[in-house]
This record gives sequence, structure tokens and C-alpha cells, in this order.
Amino acid sequence: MARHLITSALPYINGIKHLGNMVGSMLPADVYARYLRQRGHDVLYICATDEHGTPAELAAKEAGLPVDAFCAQQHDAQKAIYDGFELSFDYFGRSSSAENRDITQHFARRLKENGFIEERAIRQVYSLDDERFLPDRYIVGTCPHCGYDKARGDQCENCTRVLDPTDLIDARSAISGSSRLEVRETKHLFLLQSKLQPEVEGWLDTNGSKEWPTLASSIAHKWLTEGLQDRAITRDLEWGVPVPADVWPELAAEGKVFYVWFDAPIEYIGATKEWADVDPENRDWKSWWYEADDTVRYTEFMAKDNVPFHTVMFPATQLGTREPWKKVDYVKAFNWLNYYGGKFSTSQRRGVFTDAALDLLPADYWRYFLMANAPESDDTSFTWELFASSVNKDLADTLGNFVNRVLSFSRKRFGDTVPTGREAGEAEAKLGEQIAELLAEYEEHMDALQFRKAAQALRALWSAGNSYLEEKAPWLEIKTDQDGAALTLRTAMNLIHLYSVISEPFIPASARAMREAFSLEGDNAQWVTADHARALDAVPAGTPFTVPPVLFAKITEEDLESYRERFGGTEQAA
Ligand code: B3M
Ligand code: ZN
Repeated sequence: MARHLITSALPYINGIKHLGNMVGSMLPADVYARYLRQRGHDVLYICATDEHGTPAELAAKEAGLPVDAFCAQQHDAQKAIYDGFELSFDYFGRSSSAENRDITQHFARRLKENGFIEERAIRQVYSLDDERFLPDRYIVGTCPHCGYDKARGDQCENCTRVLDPTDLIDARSAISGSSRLEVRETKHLFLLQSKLQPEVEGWLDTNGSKEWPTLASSIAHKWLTEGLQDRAITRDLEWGVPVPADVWPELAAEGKVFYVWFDAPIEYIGATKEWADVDPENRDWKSWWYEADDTVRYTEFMAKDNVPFHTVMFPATQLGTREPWKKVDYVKAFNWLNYYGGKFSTSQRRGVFTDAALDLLPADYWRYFLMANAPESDDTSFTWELFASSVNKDLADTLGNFVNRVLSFSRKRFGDTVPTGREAGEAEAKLGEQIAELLAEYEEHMDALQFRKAAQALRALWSAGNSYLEEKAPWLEIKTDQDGAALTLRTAMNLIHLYSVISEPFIPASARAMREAFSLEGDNAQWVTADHARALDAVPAGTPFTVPPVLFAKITEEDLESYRERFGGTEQAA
């Protein structure tokens, strides 16, 4: 048994997330966490809302709320949606917590003591029309590297290069659009990443970044090849982790706070402490993060634009403390999920948002579709047509129909306990072999965090049940061989139980409904061994069962029509 620390990139507080955000971080992390728990590992899955920074301040202003009240409200709103998606966080914290403030300040103190933070006077962009300093991401312009014309002052969304606002061509304020910008002098703290570069490189090379998916390791190496720049880690904002006055009295008096990307990754630790502070007697945050031994394996989930911060900047921050903080072992990064080939857009509300998705259909439909089509090796597109066909074919026809058909037929012919019938024969032995093989394949992909392939293997397991049923055709068998039909149905019911266990990471609610059809002791969700799977005997003859309501309703042509109308389809593609 290993200890698995899992984090997914912290959803930003400024609004409800779309399905692209969901599939690029939280959902795969949840699937992985559930799988590992079922296999008996000690799992700690931590996430939180990322609450600091300019977008939070601006969104609060727009909502007419003080920023702390806005964040509290939005945190609850996001949390309710994630509960709806059955994300099984061990803790869902807030980067504005006291825990994160303390740990962030601690990090800054240590970095300063070790010579990795320096105070520098910088010239910063001030917008005359907005009457304020403009944070990097509120300056937009053309990327000098790729020519993208909506690049932000901190990073180009198109080529993922990290930028400085002064790099931008034709810079203007993202708030007012004004280009009456002037540069004024002000003091800020800088993280001396250039000094930490060799250590970060050393760490990356010795810590198995070679096993990471290419997407993560290539972005990390590209960043290092370009050379790490020292980076300002403070901002002139009202909302954020204050610069500690004991170390930097002048900056603290000016009200400077840390840059959101400085405190956000530290919140992975902060939220773990929030989790522990709920029940300090029984929960220990330090053993996961500080001097953690080899039994702790740390996996991070994120979309590709977040990779540089996690593979380079956060490790640099950790290394610079000269303290034994746990660093990431495996980075699972995702490409974009598009909406009909164009971008999902939070600001333009283009695409499907997580709240609307849950209003429309149960979480399992989304969970399954998103994971089966996860943008792992490439960007993928959400279309309603693809979604409907995946739900109808895989969930409704292959899995749901199997469950209902087997249980209803058996009840009709043999009553409401699992029928006894004959001993398993050749067909069952063959099925058992096939199931054991497919299960091994499924496990291999799950262990490798290859979710599309895992979903494929899962589908193959569901299909194997259908083939067996078609081959044995108990509805015909029963006419001449009662015991044979009973055996077939008993075997099929054991498949249903097996499916309920192995489908749990993807579709937890439906898996529960399937399992609860059988009156067995305990919850029986623990993973099945190959032998167990081969024997197909978890549900003995005589076990009472019920027929659950239809597991997955099909999406009809009319449904499709109405979704396309409500959410917009191809015509809006950018
Ligand atoms: N909040 C994701 C984003 O807003 C960012 C992730 C932080 S993870 C430490 O793009
Ligand atoms: Zn670019």
C-alpha cells in the first residue's frame, strides 16, 4: 500500500468553470483518486479555489460585492457543483485561508534568508485612464513570439510562452482598452529564479520527469532551455497574502501582496493544513508534505498552460526554501477541450459550463464522456453529436441495457433472488479468462494514467458481457434448459457486480445503483483481483436483488436539437 497525494490545479474563483476546465484537472484527478482508494491505497486528494489576484478583484467589483464576500460566495457555488459531479476531494480549501497566508509568508521568509528573494525598484505600467497600475494580465497586445494578438502581459495563451508586459507589441489596458499607458517606478520583491535554474534542472533530470507524459516534460524543458528569468512576486492589490512586515516593513506598509501564482501552488500545502486543522488529533498534514518518506507519491493534474508554473516555478520555490518539501513525482497534463473546434470561453460564455451541464443531465453522463474523450494526446472537440452518440452507445446500449435486461428477465423467470442453476461450464471459463485479461489491461492503463485507453478497456469489459449474453441467449435457453439459463443469468449478474466495482471511478452514482441492486453485506466496492474476476462469483446464488430504474436514458434527436439551440453549435466556432 502506498500513500498517494493528489492535487488538481486550483479552479480560479472568478466564475463557474466550463467542461474544458473540468476535464483538464479535477475530473481526471478524481477518477485516479477513486481508483487508487478502491485498490486499497491511502489517498489524499486536495484541491481549493484560487482566490487572489486581479481577476478576483474585478469580478467582485462587477458583482458589487466586497472581494472577501464575493470569494466566499463563489467558493460555495463552485463547491456545490463539484459535489454534484461527485468529485471526491478529501478537502476543498481556499487559497485565502489563514493557513495559506502563514505558509506562503514562511516560504517567502526562507527564500529571503537563502538569498533567493530580492527587493528591486521596477518600472511598472500605469494606466492613466484606469488610474491604476496594471497587473501583467491586464495588459494585452501582440505576442512577440507567435504574433497572437490577444496575448496577456504574463503569458501568451497561444504559444504558452511566459511574457513580460513590456514584451507586448501594441500594448493596451484590458480593462478600458486604453493605450495611454505610462511606466512608473515602484518597489517589488523578485524571486531569483535564474539562481535556482541549475537546481531545478538537476531536480527535473533526477526525478523521473522522463516518465512524465511528453506534454508536461517538453513544456518544462522548453522553459528551462529558454532560461529562467527572475520574476516579480508581489503586486499592488488590496486582496492577497500580505508581504510580511517583519521582513519587508516598507513594502508591507505600502500594502503590497504576493502575486497570485506565488501563493496558489503553496495552497496545495495550505489546503492540506486546512484539512488537518479540521481534526488535528487524527490528521497529519506534515507527513504528506514535509520530510515525506518514499511511500508518498505526489501526482498533479492540470491543463497545459499551467505546466510551467508547476514543473519549474513551484519546484524552484520549494527548492529555494532549503527545506524538505515534497515535490511532484508525476505531472499529468492535458490539452484543450474545444467546443466545435473553437475555444470554450469563460468571458464569452461559449460552450457548456459545469452548472448548466448538471441541470441538463446526471453527472455520470458527463464524467464518462469527458474521460473517454479526454484531450490527452491532442486537443479534442466537444460536440453534442459526439456526446450523444457516446452516451447512447456506450452507457445506454452497452452497459445500461445489459443491466436492466439481465435483472428484469431473471426476476420475471426466476423471482427476486439470484438463480442457482448449473455449475459454471466452458463458456463461463472462457468468459472468465477474457474478463481477467481485459481487467489487467484496464488496470495497466489506469496505473499509467492513460484515461482514454482505460475507458476503452472498460468499454471492452462491458461488451464482453453483451457478447456472452448474445451467445448464451438465456431467453431461448430457458425453453429447453432451465438450469442452463439460470447459470447464464447468475453469471451475468456477477458481471453486473464486477462492472459496478470497476466502473466506479468513471461513473460512481450508476456504479452504486448497480451494486445496490444486490443485497450483500458491506458495500463491496473494493477492487477485484484477477482470480476473483475470473471466477465471477462475488454474488452467490440466492442473493436477493431488485431491478434498478433505467440507468441511462438515451439522448433523442429532439434533445440534441434543443441543446444545440440553447448552447449554440458550429456557427459560433472561432
Ligand atoms: N488558477 C488556473 C487558471 O486560472 C490556476 C491554477 C492554479 S494551480 C496552483 O488558469
Ligand atoms: Zn505567443
